[in-house]
Amino acid sequence: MTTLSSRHDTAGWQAIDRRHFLHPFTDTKALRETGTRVIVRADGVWLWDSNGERLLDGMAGLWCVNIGYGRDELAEVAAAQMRELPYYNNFFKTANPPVLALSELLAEVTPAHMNHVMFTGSGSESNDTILRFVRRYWDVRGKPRRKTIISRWQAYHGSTVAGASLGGMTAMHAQGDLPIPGIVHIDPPYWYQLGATQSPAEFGLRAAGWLEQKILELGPETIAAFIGEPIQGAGGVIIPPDTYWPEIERICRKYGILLVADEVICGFGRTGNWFGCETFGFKPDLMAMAKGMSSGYLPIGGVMIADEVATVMIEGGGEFFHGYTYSGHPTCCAVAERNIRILRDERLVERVREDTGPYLQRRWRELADHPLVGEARGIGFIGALELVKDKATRERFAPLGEVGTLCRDFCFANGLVMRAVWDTMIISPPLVMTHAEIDELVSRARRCLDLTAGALGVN
Ligand code: PXG
Repeated sequence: MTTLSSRHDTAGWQAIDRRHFLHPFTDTKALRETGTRVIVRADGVWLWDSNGERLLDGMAGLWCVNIGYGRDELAEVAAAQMRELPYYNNFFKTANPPVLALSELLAEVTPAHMNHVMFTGSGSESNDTILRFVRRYWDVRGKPRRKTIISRWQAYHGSTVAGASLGGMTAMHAQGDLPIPGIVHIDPPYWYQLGATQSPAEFGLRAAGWLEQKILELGPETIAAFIGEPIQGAGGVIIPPDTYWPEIERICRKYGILLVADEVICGFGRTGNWFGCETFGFKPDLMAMAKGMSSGYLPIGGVMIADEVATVMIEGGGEFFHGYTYSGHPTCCAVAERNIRILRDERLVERVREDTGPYLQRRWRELADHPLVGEARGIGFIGALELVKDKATRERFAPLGEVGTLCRDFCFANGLVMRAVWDTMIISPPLVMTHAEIDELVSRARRCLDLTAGALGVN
């Protein structure tokens, strides 16, 4: 079987890219100058571009290729399912074996109080579904005034209208009059940036208190839900202090507000447990899932729903007018089901929790001695480095984001995919990464920090 990759050389692909392709989140004019990098192949934790250069993928694609690249089982299961039943919908009293097998398996691997799932095609669609679901839930409960959803600045919940509104990215809000009504934001539990004068534990309680303040300001009877990523990923790997989530949960329960965990990044093992809410010790009412659910091999997402909440909707809600053509797509479900079984049977989550996660975190923290690094933090297989001008005062370089981009470009040119969020460097590698590959990741990261420092004249 031949693939498309041999059809053109790099220049040929780049020419097509310039003529026809609008990339996501990209300044097209600027990209035309540099030309795109064409990724043609991947295996394990490695990527190859069309010039044959090899890159260590410190981001697992886009936080998603949890089981690593090149797993034949997923290709085989997709091919077999496509031959048998590539597609059929689940709307009109029909279902298919993969969607049912996946539903059952998700009920097993998610927290015990969550046993019902609605399927989507992505994380954004999961959060759109959640917005509609929680408002409908309060209607069914006879409390239609409970409409507002509280989220956080620097949250990322997707790129659709509801996803971008729930997210707290001001640059996204500025393009297209977002957020839509009924969505408000509080500050994130970003200790390094906002909590310098307090201990992390004290700061965690203060940051959770911002939720209670917002609830009281708006009136508890108007609040439908609070939504948060256990760790804010795209916002810069903001890891809350341990005191934060239990206090958030207490506040939600006190005011009867639904607690939504966006597990699109943290889910399926990234923090060393199946879900981030388990790492931080809270029980969500709804959970958004995507990414690691299929390790990115095919697009699929879902919303996991707690029993009490599902019962209200099932017993009292009648038909919920919501769903997508691809909700419960048989081929995507078959691949997700096999992916989750691989995660479980190969004990990859336990490996991250007990072995490779602690090893990565130990090695990653060594980078804190670098002159540019103000903080090296992480949990499991997620990590961040704060690049600063002055470690003692935590002063950033000006303009914000320039040093991060410089470092990111050095990484990309030197065989390492590491992302920059402003001046925070972040990693989220495939969960299959070995000790030797972790060593390679950390040594490449250090080399690129050195190159960045050299370019800035810092030593
Ligand atoms: N929730 C979270 C927590 C995410 O990280 C989404 C929802 C939306 O998922 P979809 O599948 O609709 O993209 C995400 C996605 C980045 C980056 O630059 C992160 C995401 C997407 C694109 C870029 O780090 N996360």
